[in-house]
Amino acid sequence: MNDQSAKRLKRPDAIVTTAFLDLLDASRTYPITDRLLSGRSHAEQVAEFADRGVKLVQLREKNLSSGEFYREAEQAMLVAHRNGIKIIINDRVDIALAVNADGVHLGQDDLPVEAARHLLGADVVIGFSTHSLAQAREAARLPIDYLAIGPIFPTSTKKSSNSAVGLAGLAAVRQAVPGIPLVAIGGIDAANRAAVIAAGADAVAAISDLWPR
Ligand code: TZP
Ligand code: MG
Repeated sequence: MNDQSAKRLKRPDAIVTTAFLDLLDASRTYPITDRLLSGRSHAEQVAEFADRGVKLVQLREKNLSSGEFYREAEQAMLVAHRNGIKIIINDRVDIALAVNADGVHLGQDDLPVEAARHLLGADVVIGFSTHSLAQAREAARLPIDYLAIGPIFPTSTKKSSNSAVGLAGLAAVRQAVPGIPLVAIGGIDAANRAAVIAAGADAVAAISDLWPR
């Protein structure tokens, strides 16, 4: 790596702020789309969330081709703009750039956060998934706008080997990374939501609980 690229990849200062929380509605709900669970296109889901007063939506797509997801994301962006909603794209920095989304949400195996920050610039929201206290501590050093921790409770929505962090685990993460907006995810519903907030989450991300079962 030459000096120039080393400089460009260096963590920009003052990226981490609590500004992310201002993008959320008062209920601090962060809905994530799922075409299969909802039976709706991404754009239709954004329209539905707009009716519920949501201000920020993540588009999550694990099945469509790049071209199909790009076209769906374009449509969702139109609905979002009409309704004053910000859009975060899960996994796909290329699609976020192509549709001029407001941010990306990256996982442990996605494009590294520093590389995404380099491509997207300082003003775009970057969220990052963690599944343990150790990963959360590591993530606190990255140029991210929020940190997600989960699954808090067992969930069948995402198949993974990560075990549930639990409320005590969430509280430990909150204590370890006090300066970063913390989004809890995984198995959260109306019944356990208050406990999740009480354990230290700033916001609650959900998929299945958004739709009737
Ligand atoms: N990451 C950790 S758990 C999860 C993701 C995407 C799934 C959350 O879905 P649900 O239905 O709200 O448990
Ligand atoms: Mg991912």
